[in-house]
Amino acid sequence: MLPDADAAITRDGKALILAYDHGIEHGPVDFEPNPETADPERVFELATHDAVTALAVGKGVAEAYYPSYDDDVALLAKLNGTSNLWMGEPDSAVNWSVEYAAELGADAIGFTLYGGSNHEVEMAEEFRDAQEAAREQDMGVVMWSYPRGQGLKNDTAPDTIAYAARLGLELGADITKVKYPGSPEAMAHAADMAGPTKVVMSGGSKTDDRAFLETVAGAIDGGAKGLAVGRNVFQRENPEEILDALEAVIFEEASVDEALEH
Ligand code: FBP
Repeated sequence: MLPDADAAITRDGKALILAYDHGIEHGPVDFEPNPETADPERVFELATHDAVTALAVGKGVAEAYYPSYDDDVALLAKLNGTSNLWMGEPDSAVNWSVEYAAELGADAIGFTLYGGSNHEVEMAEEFRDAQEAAREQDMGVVMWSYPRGQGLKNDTAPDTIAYAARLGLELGADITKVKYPGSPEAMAHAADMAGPTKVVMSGGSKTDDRAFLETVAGAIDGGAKGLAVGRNVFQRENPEEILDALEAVIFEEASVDEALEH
């Protein structure tokens, strides 16, 4: 990692990345709980909320919508992604180049690595190319570090998440996004293993407000530097409300009770 390479997508050294690559990764089913979020315009609007430090989207969505938002939203170009229709060993197609992302005005790149997959070697080599190209463009690098594949029994076990966090440091990410390993202590271990690379928690499937905020607060207590979240924001009826609460917990050190009173 390079000090400050992520400055354009962080605030006070912390990140709240709004992830919106679900149209690729999961398909339209993820928009059903809040159908207006099938329209990227709605989510770009949401990303103008003060709490959001970057919006992660794929190429086509960036091409179509980012030109109207480049003053108000930091763009995290999610370079690779594969649909849920793919049934093979975990892998992810690289859908756009770093150079093209820079032309569209991206501030950082995002890249999924499935450590443990039979495709890990090729994915790591693709990450190398993207990471070095990002350095040439002065763009930050965010790794979605998701160990998975036929050899892996539990992809959120504390040791596995610590390994995922370490891969981000070893391969040159500035921020590494990992699944929640189940406790603040396990998150602390992962954050320790990542050294200066910032670890952020991945949102996961939608839970109720208090449970979600308590998990986020626990992750922050454990040393996570924020959150990269999709469904737990955009699947809610009032996504702005949960962004207010997340802003309080992540950036203002509010307790969950205080955040819920906002
Ligand atoms: P969520 O907060 O909705 O879990 O989104 C985080 C994310 O990493 C997205 O960027 C991505 O689309 C999705 O999760 C992938 O989830 P998975 O591969 O675990 O199904």
